[in-house]
Amino acid sequence: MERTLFLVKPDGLQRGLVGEIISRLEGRGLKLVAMKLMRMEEDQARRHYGEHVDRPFFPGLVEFITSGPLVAMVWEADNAVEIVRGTIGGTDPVSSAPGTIRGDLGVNIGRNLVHGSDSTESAQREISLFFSPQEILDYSRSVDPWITEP
Ligand code: D4T
Repeated sequence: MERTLFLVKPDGLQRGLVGEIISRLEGRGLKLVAMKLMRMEEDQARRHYGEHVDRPFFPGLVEFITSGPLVAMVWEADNAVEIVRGTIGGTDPVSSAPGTIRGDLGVNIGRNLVHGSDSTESAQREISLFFSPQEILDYSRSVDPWITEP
């Protein structure tokens, strides 16, 4: 089963949108297998966003993501990475499709509310930056056959 890292960034938490955002993923039927309220350290932020180190927005991005508490989660489903990216919407809320988290709740690329891993390889790397294997729970739900054809 595929897993993906998902963050409600500090802007989502400050704006009181954590519950609404989680509801959207729960409603689709994905399974929540890990979650914590935490504050990212600068070193962790620099590693998480390492691919952007040379971009002009990098210092502001690190400052923003470490500026307050965020909620980190791991969600599980077949094709979890693609499903979560689709539910999030495009990077810039200005052009994110209505119906997506960013398209419904955001207006600015530097305050785009959430993060979802962009590939299964990124997901593995990112999950290990946020969670130990013991923090990721393995359980079944009686509703599963009503969400995914067995
Ligand atoms: P994240 O990684 O936060 O889920 O965003 P995306 O995967 O959708 O987009 P990304 O990696 O290209 O960008 C990472 C992060 O940087 C911010 N950003 C990005 C920014 O502030 N200005 C910019 O011009 C870009 C391209 C937003 C998301």
